Amino acid sequence: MTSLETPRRRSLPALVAAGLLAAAALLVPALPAAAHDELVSTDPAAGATLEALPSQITFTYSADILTDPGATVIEVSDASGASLADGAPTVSGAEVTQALTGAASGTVTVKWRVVSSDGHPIDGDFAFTVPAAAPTPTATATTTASASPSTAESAAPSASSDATPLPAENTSDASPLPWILLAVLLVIVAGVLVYVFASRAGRKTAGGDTTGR
Ligand SMILES: [Cu+2]
Repeated sequence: MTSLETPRRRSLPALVAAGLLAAAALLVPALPAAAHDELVSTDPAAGATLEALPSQITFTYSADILTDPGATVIEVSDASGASLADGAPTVSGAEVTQALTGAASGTVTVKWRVVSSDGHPIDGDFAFTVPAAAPTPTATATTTASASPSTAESAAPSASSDATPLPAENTSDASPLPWILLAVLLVIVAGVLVYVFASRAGRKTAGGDTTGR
């Protein structure tokens, strides 16, 4: 009996290993296909502090993005939420340009959405800072602070949004992780299935031997 059992025990880990390799071979080529284009850089850069509001924002992506109507949406707003965008964005290859207008002070928030060359929409946001418009804040600050407490309240949200400038690459960087986790999970499931089938086959053979069929 021991001489019969030994080859079966040896072949089981080999089967599991073969199953894992097969699963990995199937999954690995599928991973790069899941990657979208990503935002490579912006001008002004995320988190930059500028002398004044620039005349435009330029976004550079890792590949040519789609130019279908409505595919590219850029929103630029100041701390009060007023739009600073001047007209529609312009798409040229991998570069998107959004003209700006108006006067802004404090944090300028930029939200973008484009359609990647693989047909998937990608989006993100970032912020940069322009200096406050008023050059003499001390004289007005003391008078308005006692007169209207609403000024102090409205200043609080802009301070908190200053503290959290989101990195622009956030969304595109996060996308491969679920795929890697899925790949690992599938490999584990494949291994368990191979093990179950192999041990079932082993039991059937052993059962067949004892019943004499
Ligand atoms: Cu994609």
